[in-house]
Amino acid sequence: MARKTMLALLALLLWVAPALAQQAPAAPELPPAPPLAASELESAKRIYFDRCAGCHGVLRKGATGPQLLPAKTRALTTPVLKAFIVNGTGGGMPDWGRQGILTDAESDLMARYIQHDPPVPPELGMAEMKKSWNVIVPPDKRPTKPEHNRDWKNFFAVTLRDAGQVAIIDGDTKEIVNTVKTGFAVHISRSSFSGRYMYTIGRDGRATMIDLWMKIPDKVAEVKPCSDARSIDTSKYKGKLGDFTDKLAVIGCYWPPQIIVLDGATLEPKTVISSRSMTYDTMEYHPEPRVASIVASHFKPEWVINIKETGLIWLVDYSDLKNLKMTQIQGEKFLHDGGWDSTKRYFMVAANMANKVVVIDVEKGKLEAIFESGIKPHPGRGANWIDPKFGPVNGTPHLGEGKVTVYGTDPAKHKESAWKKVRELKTLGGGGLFIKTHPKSKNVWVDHALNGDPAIQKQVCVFEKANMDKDPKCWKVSDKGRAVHFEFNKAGDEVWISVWGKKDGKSEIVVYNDKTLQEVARIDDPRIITPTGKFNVYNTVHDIY
Ligand code: DHE
Repeated sequence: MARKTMLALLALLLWVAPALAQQAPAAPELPPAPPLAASELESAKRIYFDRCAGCHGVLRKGATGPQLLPAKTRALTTPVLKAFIVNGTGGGMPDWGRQGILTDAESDLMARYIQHDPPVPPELGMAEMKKSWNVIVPPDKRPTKPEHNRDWKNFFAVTLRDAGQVAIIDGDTKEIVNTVKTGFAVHISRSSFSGRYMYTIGRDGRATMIDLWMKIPDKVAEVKPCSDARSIDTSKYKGKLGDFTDKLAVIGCYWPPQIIVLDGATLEPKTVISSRSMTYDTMEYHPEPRVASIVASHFKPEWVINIKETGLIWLVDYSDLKNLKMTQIQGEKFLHDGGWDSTKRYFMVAANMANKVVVIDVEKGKLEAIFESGIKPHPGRGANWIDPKFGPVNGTPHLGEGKVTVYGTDPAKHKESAWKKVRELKTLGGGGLFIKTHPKSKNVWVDHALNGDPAIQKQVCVFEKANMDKDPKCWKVSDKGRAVHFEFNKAGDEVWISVWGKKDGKSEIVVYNDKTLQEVARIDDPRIITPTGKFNVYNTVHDIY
């Protein structure tokens, strides 16, 4: 064999070897995706959007829930996936089948659907947004002063989740002043800085603006700039840099991943900012960084905008939209919900899958701290109070374990406890969603709304601020459903709790005296369908929690 042949063999080897190396080890062959009839696709897409996308992401890359891409789901097989869907998981996935929310056939459909490639929903640009924009009552046709004698600053906007409505309830008389048709399953409502307007955002991305001065408060404008959304807020700065009272609103979308700045009086979309970028840690491009919580600073014309998948916190200066300035802070993945400390200098947000809380100093515009909290912290907007030993503190319940973590929030006067766990309060179990207090209250209220045990879901617990070592008082709020979310009235002496029943069953709102813990009222009107979040005008304007 001549030298020529040797060279030819060597060349062949050099050419083939890398290809062989790339192939090894051979990936196990995946089973094909199970059958899915064309007629089943639309309902699978709708169920996925309603029940699954929030945690697993539209592109199924995972966030609060794990990724559900076909390489993984096909290996798990239909019966195993179906069992997860029916029974839930210890990690916090709801038991959709056992709760009766999905039928056996629907659970089977979803188990098959998630083994197929995720469909990518369409983008939404300014032209499409404008098509959905509707000013029902133009600003010059609106009242110049309240047309009723009610104390509108003590109104509550209550999400009637499965009715696609928000109820406006008079906090003094507990009367339902109106139920307003909104987007589907409104996630949150936020007040304009004057308090006159209430802005709501539907899970379907429809924003609705309600004028509380109208004889019968009703919607005056709406727009749908996203197909999936969770957050909305307003401009709350009035000072040397201008008066932005009721001037702007901002919406954070889950899909398309973007932020929309709108005119505060009409909801006309003004600017769209994509949230797509690199992740803060590995600097990899993420195609679906969803916009989670948004809060408005009282000290600067600025919004704090939390981008879930990239782990970045954006401080967006809204004073000059043409020359938009933004500070981008590297935080932690996956950012979710959060709120201010009592001074409103610090914003604290849960990076729930990292079991951490991220603290931003908005005065300095930088990261203040990141600390471990517990398994899946879920503060809502959190709760601020003065601890007799540790000074100003904030607390968060957890989805993954039955405790409230209490941590210091005052680095100036209580440095030793700032951004450190100072107490752990034992609750009845995991699935804690919300916590609330009020500066005038002696108590801290917590729920267990997502606990797997129906007996625990219905209970709330109250801890005494002055005596945190004492066991809390816990009780069942109602037989009709889960006890979820708290809101104080304007005076800070009553606490409202939603009882979230089934869509076609009974729900109610129960109101307690915060001092005596005695029931004051039960709003069990048939119009109260699946109530969840409640937002008192005065407390929402001033971020009191
Ligand atoms: Fe929420 C707040 C996202 C499930 C009721 N929820 C928030 C915020 C986000 C969020 C990003 C913060 C908004 C802000 O402050 O700007 N929520 C999500 C999800 O992605 C998740 C896990 C799954 C989903 O598909 O939506 C989810 N949330 C729920 C529920 O199941 C609840 C109980 C009922 C519902 O509407 O589906 C629910 N979320 C709420 C409420 C708030 C909230 C009531 C506001 C609390 C507050 O006091 O500010």
